[in-house]
Amino acid sequence: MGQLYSKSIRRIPVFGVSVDKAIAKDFDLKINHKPDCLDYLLKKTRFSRQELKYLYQAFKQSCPKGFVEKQEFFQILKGFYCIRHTANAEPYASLMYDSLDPNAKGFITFTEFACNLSLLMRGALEEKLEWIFNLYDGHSRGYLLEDDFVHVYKAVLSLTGPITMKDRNLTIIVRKRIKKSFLKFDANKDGRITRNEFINCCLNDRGVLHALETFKVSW
Ligand SMILES: [Ca+2]
Repeated sequence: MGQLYSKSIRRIPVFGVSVDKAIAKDFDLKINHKPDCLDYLLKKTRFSRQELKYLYQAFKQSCPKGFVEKQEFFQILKGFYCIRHTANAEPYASLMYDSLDPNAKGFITFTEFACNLSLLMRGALEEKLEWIFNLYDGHSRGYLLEDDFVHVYKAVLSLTGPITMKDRNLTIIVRKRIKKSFLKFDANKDGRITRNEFINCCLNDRGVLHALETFKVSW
């Protein structure tokens, strides 16, 4: 089913027509692999009609098929993050991709992209924190273990420069670094961080709130 779906998407005719016409055409078509109609996206996101059109234009230029597969997503984020060519964006891109495609269907649609971006840019603080929790909770367990923190920390570290992800010493160093943070989040000290523990701790952490504000501005 997924394969058929993907094949049908590949037939979207985009080239050879103006962007405006492509947008209007794509939004107007009532086929399930086309983007949802603008009115639907206006209800689902906090973007204006004009913003959605610009966003779709940018999305379609990067992803002319109308959806993003994992490897393409890696390439896009690689271009975005790899200021140093020694950095490795793939672990972080993988985290981001999995949070955008939680059912692992193999691609991200424009609607999913727009809804997530809308939430991160204009969502309530608790909504953003929920999103971040889900990013950490790659196994969808509903709670976080120390390993989840280590995994995310190493992925972020890999964006900043050359590290050897298989290096056992690195894992030991990372574990030492995140130990204090993990204990701070784990209010009842049972070795697990629940969604509520995570959100409550973030809401009382100036550093986290500042980082979220920076993220909002940077987008
Ligand atoms: Ca706990």
